[in-house]
Amino acid sequence: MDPTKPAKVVKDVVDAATDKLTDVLATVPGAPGSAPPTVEEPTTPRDPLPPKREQGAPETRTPTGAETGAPTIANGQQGAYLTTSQGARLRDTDHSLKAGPRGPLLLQDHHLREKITHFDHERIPERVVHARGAGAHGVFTSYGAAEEITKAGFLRKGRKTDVFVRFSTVLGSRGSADTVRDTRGFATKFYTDEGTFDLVANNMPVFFIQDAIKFPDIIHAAKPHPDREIPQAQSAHDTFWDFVSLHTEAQHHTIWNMSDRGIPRSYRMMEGFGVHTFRLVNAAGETALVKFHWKPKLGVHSLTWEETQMLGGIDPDFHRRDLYDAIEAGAFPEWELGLQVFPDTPEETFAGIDLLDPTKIVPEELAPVQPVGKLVLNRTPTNFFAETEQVAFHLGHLPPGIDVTNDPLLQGRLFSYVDTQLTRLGGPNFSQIPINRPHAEVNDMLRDGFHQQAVHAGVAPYRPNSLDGGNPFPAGDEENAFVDVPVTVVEAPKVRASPVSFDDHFSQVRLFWLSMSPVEKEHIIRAYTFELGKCYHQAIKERQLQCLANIDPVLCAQVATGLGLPAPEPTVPLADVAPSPALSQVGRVWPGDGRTVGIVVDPDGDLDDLHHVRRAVFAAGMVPLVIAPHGGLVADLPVQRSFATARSVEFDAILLAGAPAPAPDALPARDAKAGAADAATVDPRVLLLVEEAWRHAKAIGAWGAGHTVLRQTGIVDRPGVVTGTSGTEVFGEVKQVMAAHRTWDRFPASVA
Ligand code: HDE
Repeated sequence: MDPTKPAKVVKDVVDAATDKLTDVLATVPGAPGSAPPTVEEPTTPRDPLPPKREQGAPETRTPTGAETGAPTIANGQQGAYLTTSQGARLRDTDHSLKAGPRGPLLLQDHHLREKITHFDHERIPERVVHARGAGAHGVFTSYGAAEEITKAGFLRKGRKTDVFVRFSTVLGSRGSADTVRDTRGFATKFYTDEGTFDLVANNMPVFFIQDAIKFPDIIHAAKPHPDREIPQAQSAHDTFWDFVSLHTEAQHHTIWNMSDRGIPRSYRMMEGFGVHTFRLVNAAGETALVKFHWKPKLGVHSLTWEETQMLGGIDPDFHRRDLYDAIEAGAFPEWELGLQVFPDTPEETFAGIDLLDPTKIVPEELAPVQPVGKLVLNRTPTNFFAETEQVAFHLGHLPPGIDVTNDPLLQGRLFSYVDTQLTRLGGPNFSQIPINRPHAEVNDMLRDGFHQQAVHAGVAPYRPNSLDGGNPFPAGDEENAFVDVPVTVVEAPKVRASPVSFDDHFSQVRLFWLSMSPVEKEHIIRAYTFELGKCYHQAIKERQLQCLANIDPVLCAQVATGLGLPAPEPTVPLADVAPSPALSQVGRVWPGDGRTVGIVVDPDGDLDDLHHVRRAVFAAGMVPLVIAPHGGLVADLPVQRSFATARSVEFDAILLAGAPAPAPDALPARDAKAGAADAATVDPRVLLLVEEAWRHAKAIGAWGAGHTVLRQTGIVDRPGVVTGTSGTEVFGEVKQVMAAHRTWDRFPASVA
């Protein structure tokens, strides 16, 4: 697939399918299976179908990292015939072995027992945090810009490294909705030939706590209440706000969660942050402190709060679907890896900011993010469980050239990630699972244990030995050994305490607030008001209002008004901080790759422009979905959404190519959406579509009879609403409106 031609793949399929109604399903990204099914059940034996063309899989390496050269499908099921797990062919899997047709079942039925027993054990524990996630394969290409500060080979100029990325929410269970307000995980496994590097990042640059020992506390507070196990995957509840209002070092991360960053539009449109400061070391042994950043090519964008709530019901898989569909459409998600680089001084500070405090950022205006490479995600997993569920990340997976610092949060994570895999993946050999196998030679002297997949030769898995010829040997500098940087540990008493510099809990929260544009501030006010409004206990609301007073009086007063409570005075002096414009998401323009454009058509109206518009949308790297009163074909084009199945939240823009009359199924008794406008001459579901797109500040375009729809909704001559005489002309302008993501000036902000 050509990454420079987004949406090309879908377009090819669409073009090939337009003359065949039976292929309609295959015209939309997401259709299951690599070949369209037949109506009749197939009866001719054949080998398993290959994966879909956008699907990838872990390389077929041995458990110890050697290349096998086998195709990746060698890891999947083989042959045309149903077998037992031992490969014996079976005649029947629908009837258990019985004493006569009416039973009882016989204990000797091995096939029955094997089938049921395996099924009984199909589930493994979900991750204790980040349980809900979606992954993709890709390639990282280094620019070489970091060569002087690290000896890590994968950062040499032009090096390409295979990666697997898993995005996630933090709080929800495996089956929870994607679009909840939460932090997102952004974990990347670089399969480097010097050992795997895991960059286990989030989409926010700070964390709730400064010391790992408090991780169970914040997570217990944020997860559902232990008595009723509600609410699922949300922070809008008493225990969360109880903790963060008492534990004020959490306030910085909390305002990020309350901002639009907590409700991303897409995984493709999120930044990633390593949060901690890491230490890089070059070949000469010189060190630098760095923070890792991922910068998305498509910019940082968010959903509106109402969209997230609707999507929770309409499409709880919205983010994973968006990721997979974009890759299938050829709109490969891209990020640049960037570094903020700081001198490695004994104080480990920069511009007065403690680099070991994970509740603090270093504003990009003070330390610019320097791009060092590009990540492109170009393949979806073949099997969710084998890849996304079983992938195991760990901060300690570091190649030579990258080392840790003493950040007390980072240090605790170094312990936690192995420990959690022991339970989750059922033993100590999780590195041997295909998705976790390194692409480097492994000779670790680790032996045996549950699910051991390697067959080690030799008799001396110990050092020193002479019986195995001394193998394995320690590597020296010339062999590129990992060296723990010999950082001086200052002599100090053994204490349970934090440095004094960790005590400032409010100045950077204020910095974040002051860096927001007015519309982003409105969203933050709304988020705090909503979340605290869902708490039962007034004491908790009052305590959090006190925290807001220490951040900013306007923020506090607005939220207090919404809660019907007085706004308290600050108890700490308001910090005098310079805003960081880089923190705002608003005010720039971005490419629209993989965006979805809904085109409403009237099969009885003028359809002349439809083919041209569709092509223009493809040419812009976006995916057009035709929305019509019924499925099938309209103007020889496949219909992807009917008025019954379409909902505004899945589209980034709506184009009105017609004004379809109410369809026969526009009956409130059958479809509640049809109850919106009884007397309308246009199908009320189309009016609803446009009204929702309007209040979610999305681009809307209309030509020809489409103007009638706008008139009926009363949305005429308004910001972000484009009208014209031809579809291509209108889409040309709509595209420009979409580049800014939303038309925020539709709704002027009340705060400055
Ligand atoms: Fe994690 N975290 N974490 N975390 N974390 C896990 O590991 C933990 C923290 C992050 O897609 C767990 O394999 C502790 C910060 C991501 O598989 C567990 C602390 C950041 C993922 C764990 C933190 C993260 C995890 C659960 C405080 C951003 C998902 C399952 C010291 C820089 C990885 C697992 C995936 C997962 C522990 C804090 C990111 C329990 C103790 C800060 C993206 O080991």
